[in-house]
Amino acid sequence: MSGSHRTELSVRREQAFLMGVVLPEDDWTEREDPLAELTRLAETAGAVVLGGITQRRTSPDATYFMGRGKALEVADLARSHKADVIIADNNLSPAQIRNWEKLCGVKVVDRTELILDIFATRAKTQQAKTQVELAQLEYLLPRLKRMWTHLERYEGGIGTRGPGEKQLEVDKRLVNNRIRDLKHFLDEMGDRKRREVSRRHDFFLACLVGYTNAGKSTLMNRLTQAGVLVEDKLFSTLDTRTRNWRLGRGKEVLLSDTVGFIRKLPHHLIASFHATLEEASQADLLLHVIDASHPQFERQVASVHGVLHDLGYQSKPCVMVFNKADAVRDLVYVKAVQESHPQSVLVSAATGEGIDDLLRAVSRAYERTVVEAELVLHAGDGRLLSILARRSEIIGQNYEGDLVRMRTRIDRRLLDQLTGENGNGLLQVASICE
Ligand SMILES: Nc1nc2c(ncn2[C@@H]2O[C@H](COP(=O)(O)OP(=O)(O)OP(=O)(O)O)[C@@H](O)[C@H]2O)c(=O)[nH]1
Ligand SMILES: [Mg+2]
Repeated sequence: MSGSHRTELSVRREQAFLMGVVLPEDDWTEREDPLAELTRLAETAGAVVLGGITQRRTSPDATYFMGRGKALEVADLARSHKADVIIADNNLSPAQIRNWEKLCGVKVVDRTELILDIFATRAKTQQAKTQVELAQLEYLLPRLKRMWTHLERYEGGIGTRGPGEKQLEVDKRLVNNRIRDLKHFLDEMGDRKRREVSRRHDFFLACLVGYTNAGKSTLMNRLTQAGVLVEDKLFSTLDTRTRNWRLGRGKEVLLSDTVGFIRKLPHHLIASFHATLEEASQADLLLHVIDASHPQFERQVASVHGVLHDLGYQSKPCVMVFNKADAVRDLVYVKAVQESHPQSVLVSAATGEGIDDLLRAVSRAYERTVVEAELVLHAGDGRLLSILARRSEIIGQNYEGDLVRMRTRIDRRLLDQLTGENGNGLLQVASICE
């Protein structure tokens, strides 16, 4: 089902004309180009952008979202440019899309549909593919009628409900069944993921979040040599990757890379990407990566805050990582913005500049989970000694016969885990100092 949907709505290699309505809450200044992001999205999807028109309104028009006069202008321009598709920066109702298509005679795609199309072509893992398919079907369901109107044209005169209408019911049922199956599958996958993440609960987990193209994966590669895909495209990453990250001697934590956020992120996507964002929900620290060289970086920061709030992560400890310092034009301004945020650093994932500041900021957060403990264990317990050497900072140790008495700075959770499950070879915790 989603396969045919994708082909039907794909904008690959098509000539696209863009349109957008700017509402007061969008808060665009006169100097900014409201269609810049949509242009990048359309190009990421493979379309060739011919031009675009925006209109400022106090509220959307019920029929076309934009006013009728302006809509006619868009239709004329799209026709004279021989556009195959018109792409809207706003999210349109199924009826508005139908009105547009009637007006222009070409396919009209809204922002959600465009983002879904990009996600569909970029999803690699089964989980990401399932999440995208679910989001696409939920988007498709109220719009199914549109796809069957061509049948009604041929069959419309027969009876009160033509085969097109019957087909529509069959199709709706099939789509609903598929949605149910996909949700079930994702729930199971979510449970597995939760178990997987909680198995690692003795590790401090930092999670990279932020606007798409901010440089999260580049930073992940710089910090952990993870070798994840980096591209100057929107939505390069759709899956979460987690890697071990050595903050320093005896300080091993985990770092996760996640799917990027975007302004007006379709609600279907937030809901269906919950499993992917499970890492972020379990994170001890969020690293909010910002493309400080982007002309609208402050707007992007605000929309990421909005999504984090919607996901309920607003009270998680967070370091704001102003990235791409090497490409910033107005460094004085960016520095002023950065310094106005108490927990923030200015870095370049590309050149490595500022990475030490980031390590210090993360270390500080990590240190809050660390306690100083005196432990007693068997000198011959190689497994335990190697865990402690790798994951704790050993301050001193004394051999007492075949026992070792060790003073160490250790993550509280690791200590809890070692003292649980029959002690794991740990004979005694002589003292703990917070
Ligand atoms: N100049 C400069 N470019 C950077 C820097 N960090 C990342 N980039 C570039 O920004 C683009 C996006 O980088 P990614 O690491 O893929 O960004 P992302 O946040 O993972 O993007 P999504 O996965 O799409 O959400 C790539 O072209 C990178 O080379 C930086 O510090 N300086
Ligand atoms: Mg990425």
